[in-house]
Amino acid sequence: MQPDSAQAAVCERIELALGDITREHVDAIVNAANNSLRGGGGVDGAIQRAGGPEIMAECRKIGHCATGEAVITGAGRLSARFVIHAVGPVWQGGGAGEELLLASCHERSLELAREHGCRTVSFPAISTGAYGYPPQLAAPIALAAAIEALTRLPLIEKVRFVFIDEELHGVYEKALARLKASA
Ligand code: AR6
Repeated sequence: MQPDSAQAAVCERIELALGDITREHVDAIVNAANNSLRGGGGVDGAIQRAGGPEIMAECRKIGHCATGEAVITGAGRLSARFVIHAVGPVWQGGGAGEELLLASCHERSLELAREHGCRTVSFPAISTGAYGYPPQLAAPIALAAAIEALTRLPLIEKVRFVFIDEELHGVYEKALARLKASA
C-alpha cells in the first residue's frame, strides 16, 4: 500500500458523532482531565457523575498527570471498560507548546488504550472548553494526532470523537474532510 492510500484507510477508522460521551459503548472513553486528577466541570464532571465514585477513588491513588500525558482507570458504572484521563494544554495564545501537548495527549491516550487491549476509543474535544483552545485550531491537531497514532496501532479499530455541541461537531467535520482530501 502506498503511504497516501494507507493514510486514507486510517481516516476511515475515525468517526465523528454528536452526543454525550458518557453514553458511548466503546472499550475506553477519554476524559478531558486536569493535572491533579481531582475532577472538575465539563466532560470530567459528566464522567464522574455518570460513572460513580470508583473513578475518582482510582484517580486519587494515581494522584497526578502531566500536561500532554494520560493515565487510565476503570469506568465504574459506565458502559466503557476504561476511562483514560488525558490532560490537554490550557490555551495561552499558541506560543507555549500547546500544539505539541494537544497532539501528545491524544497519542498517549491511544497508546494506553492499546496497552489495555482496547479496540474502540471515544474522545471529547479536549482543551476546547474550560481550557480555551480555539476549536478551529484544536480540530486538525487532535485529528492528525489520532491518525498518526492509528498508523502505528493497527489493533485499534475505531476512534470516535464525540461532541455535545453541534457547532463543534461541524468544525471537526470540516477539519477531517480537509485531512482526508490531503491524504
Ligand atoms: N460529552 C461530550 N462532550 C462534552 C460533554 C459530554 N458530556 N460535556 C462537555 N463536552 P472541558 P477542557 C465538551 O471543559 O477544555 C474540567 O473541569 C465541551 O463542549 O470538559 O479540556 C477538567 O477537570 C467542550 O468542547 O475540557 C479540567 O480542569 C469539550 O467537551 C478542565 O475542565 C471539552 O471541555 C479541562 O478543560
